Amino acid sequence: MRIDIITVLPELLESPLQHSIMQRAQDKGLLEVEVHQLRDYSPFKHKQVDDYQFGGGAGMVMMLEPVVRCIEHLQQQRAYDEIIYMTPDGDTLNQSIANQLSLQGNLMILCGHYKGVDERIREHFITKEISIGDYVLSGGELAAAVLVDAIGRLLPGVLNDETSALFDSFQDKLLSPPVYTRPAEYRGWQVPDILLSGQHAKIEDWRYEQALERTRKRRPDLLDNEDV
Ligand code: 6GU
Repeated sequence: MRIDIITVLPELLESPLQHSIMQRAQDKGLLEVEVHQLRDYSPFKHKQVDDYQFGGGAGMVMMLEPVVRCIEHLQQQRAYDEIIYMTPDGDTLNQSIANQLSLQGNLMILCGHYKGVDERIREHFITKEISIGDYVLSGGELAAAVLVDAIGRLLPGVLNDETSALFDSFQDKLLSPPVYTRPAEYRGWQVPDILLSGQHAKIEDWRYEQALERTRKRRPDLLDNEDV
């Protein structure tokens, strides 16, 4: 998968995508991420990318021209399956959206800044608008990093144990069960006996029950009626 990200703050995206699983995905050639500085596409003096809004009001708006030039420059090199705008008024990201996007080949992500982008960009270029939750961030960069991580780890071959994404919380609409590692006892705090029993079928039953119980308590909204 190829992901091109357009931003006025490329630095904010570098570190999150250069470690751990995201770095491994790129090293293995399964994910290619390129970050583009919007200012480089500004036709204006001082590389200006924002301006006052028509009609007045506080806050700057991302101008049309630099964004159009950048998007069209990228489109000349490849066809994009989606052009995504990161914005607090977009669809809230969830596992289902991440799953769908992980099946695509080429994605472009535009990070919103200031009061947002001139509405005509949204009308004429953007195919999907995504938020990462009901709170306001200073810009779309951290949200874009979250989106790329959620997608990147789903690409086949990225995770060491290929099946492990299948058992993530939310993948089957259940939260994950509790997990333990050594030591089996610490300050009298015991690991549940069943996990030390070596009885794999019983362990899987126990994990399922725990996942169900945890989901009932914490996120009953995730459970379909048939499962409860
Ligand atoms: Cl995508 N952008 C901003 N600025 N704030 C957000 C967001 C995005 N998602 C949640 N809050």
